[in-house]
Amino acid sequence: MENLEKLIYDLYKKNVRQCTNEEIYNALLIYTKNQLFEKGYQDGKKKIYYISAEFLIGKLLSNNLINLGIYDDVAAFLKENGKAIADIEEVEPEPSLGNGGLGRLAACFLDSIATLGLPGEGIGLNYHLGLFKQLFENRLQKETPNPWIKEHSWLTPAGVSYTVPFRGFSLKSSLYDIDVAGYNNKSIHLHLFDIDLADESMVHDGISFNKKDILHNLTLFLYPDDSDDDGRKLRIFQQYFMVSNAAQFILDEATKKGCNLHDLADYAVIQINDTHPSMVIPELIRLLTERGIDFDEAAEIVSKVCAYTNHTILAEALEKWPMDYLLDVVPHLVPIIKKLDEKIKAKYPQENVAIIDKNNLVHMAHMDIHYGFSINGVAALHTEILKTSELKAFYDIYPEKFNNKTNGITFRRWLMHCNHPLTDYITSLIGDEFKTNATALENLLKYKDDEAVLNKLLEIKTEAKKTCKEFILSNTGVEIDENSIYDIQIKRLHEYKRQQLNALYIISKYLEIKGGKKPSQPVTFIFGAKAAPAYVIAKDIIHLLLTLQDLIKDDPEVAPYMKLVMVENYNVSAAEKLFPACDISEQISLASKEASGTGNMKFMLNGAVTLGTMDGANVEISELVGKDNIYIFGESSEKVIEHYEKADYCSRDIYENDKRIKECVDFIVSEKMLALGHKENLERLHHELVSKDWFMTLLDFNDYVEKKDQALADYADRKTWAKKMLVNIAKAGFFSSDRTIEQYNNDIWHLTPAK
Ligand code: AZC
Repeated sequence: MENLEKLIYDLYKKNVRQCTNEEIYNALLIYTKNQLFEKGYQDGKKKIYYISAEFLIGKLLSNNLINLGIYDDVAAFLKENGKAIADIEEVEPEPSLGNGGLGRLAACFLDSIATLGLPGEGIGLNYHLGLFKQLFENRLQKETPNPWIKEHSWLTPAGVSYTVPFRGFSLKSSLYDIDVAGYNNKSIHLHLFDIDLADESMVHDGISFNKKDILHNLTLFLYPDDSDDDGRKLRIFQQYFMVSNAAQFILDEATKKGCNLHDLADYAVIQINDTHPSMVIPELIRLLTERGIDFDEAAEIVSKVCAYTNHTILAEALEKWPMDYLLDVVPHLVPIIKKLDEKIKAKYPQENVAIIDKNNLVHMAHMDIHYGFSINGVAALHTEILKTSELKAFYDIYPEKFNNKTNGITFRRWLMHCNHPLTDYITSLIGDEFKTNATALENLLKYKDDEAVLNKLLEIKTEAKKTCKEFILSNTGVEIDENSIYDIQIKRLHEYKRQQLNALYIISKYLEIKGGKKPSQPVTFIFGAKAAPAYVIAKDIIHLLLTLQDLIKDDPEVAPYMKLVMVENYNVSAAEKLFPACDISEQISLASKEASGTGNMKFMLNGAVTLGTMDGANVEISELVGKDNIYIFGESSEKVIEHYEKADYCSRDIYENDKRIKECVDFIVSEKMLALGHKENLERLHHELVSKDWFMTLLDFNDYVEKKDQALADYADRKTWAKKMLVNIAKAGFFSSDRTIEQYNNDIWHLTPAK
């Protein structure tokens, strides 16, 4: 650590003890960037380019130190000098480059690509204000800008620039790089393209800004409000800017290595992460034809380079752009897309596989499937549903293109970084192997009846709950009890994820306690979620939770037995505090709707027990841990899909015929709630549940209550519970993103890893 000491002295002419945390952070940033640079980058003839609108990378300092293998040394050095690494970490702003699972998955994948020694790069946009920052005001979500780029940051200007043509004007880009360290291995780059004139000062009143001023707004926000035409067009501007830069960059790199463009597939494979980057297909074709390749061959080359990952079956999330928008923004792509569509229509005349439909909407996913060589879902059940229902028409044409890649998480961040005590304890029991071979966690199983081990796991959990309690106090001002059961639901707010089901359960417990039935063990229900700014019902659900939070807190009859806290501005840093502390992991989406989930894996790895539906990767979790170590409830995905097909689900029937359900739903608009909350929001939500309930909350309510009551009761038998924890940790190895990336590489990318 002499170098670090010297660097700090050179920068500030002070010794470490005299420096502020900010100064130490800045010095460590420079130091770490230098170390990453010196260690070098993965390279090879063929590269994977992972293009994504989101990279939810989280804070980077500690992870980089871990992956460089110097975390312990740096922490010890700071400690010797009277500083705590945890305090230094606090200084780092969290990059705000993602929204949910898809973005966090992309970040985990970069870590694993680098760790496995694969030549690869991430490509995205450098959003200055990122996804909005969530504030709670008046028990409502308020959106504000989330600036994260400071004078010193992980971004390094790469000196690369391209020109991106739009209708009537063009925009110059500048590239910034973030190094992503492999664990005990070289780094790869995350390439983030930006415009030079981004103007943060144009944002006013929360997150409003002139959506037409593309020259200045293009890289301000991730997912700008798309509830009007200008907002939707801005998204097309962003997407095209991202993929045009990516395509130019990829062709440049390949040509420099000797590619003659005809053999592009020997140099590049592109993973299209959801449909946001889909325009890379026509853009690459455009660039190849500009360089003298004829159209049919260009289309063929691109089809050998591009692979598509689907992350959702929610129809509204599969992008379909009106042709008029494309004409307004990227008219030069339109003839290409039309030609691609004609080729398909000539071969497959059926309307449901067309790229351009009869309403002149361009189906981005359809283009990906026809002109990509691989389509993957992100969990076994999800891929099955794609094949047998959502994308069946395509599966019938191209069965060989479809494959499953069950999601994974990087254990460097989601165990080694966020849970040092558990990591150290596991290491003391079974050694280091699990850090590079995650399935070695199964060696823990031999301790499943060892009382000392089980007690130690409980002790580590209680410590994590104390740390989390501190975090919650500072984030929400609410003091929770580390001896209560922590029941946690943290994920984007969406009706299909059914935070409202959890809320109805809490209401039912509230009513029971008011009726004199006291639970034997206090419970803390913890939520964290952002709602898309234009998603009205999701924001109403946040309002319901915040109103319930206060109602319960201020009721002395109820408060000793339960608490509800909603973490403000849930993000990666908050997640790192919450996952280690959880007892019960809420994974309660309507079966068939959650493509995979990855939070479920993070909870499991940190010793929480899942309460969930047979949806997404929950199915695989339940197969791995066995029925004694998970709580499953709810209608099956087959039945749910049948309900949708027959359109025979009627929430009002359930509401009217089930006394308890009616009582809980009506509580939303009870006098007590209306005295605290807003009539408009609560009534709208009540109406939604009774008259629509698209995601069948009421259908699963009774089974949910039964299984959740069971889980809470089982918690009291501490030894049996600890055994469940141990089995969950031991079986989590399958969900390492190293496994996922190995499968992507073996089945799709075919890259040669560095030795
Ligand atoms: C998510 C899916 O909802 C989740 O089930 C999956 O685990 C994750 O992708 C990674 O595959 N989708 C998103 O986050 N989508 C968007 C647009 O945010």
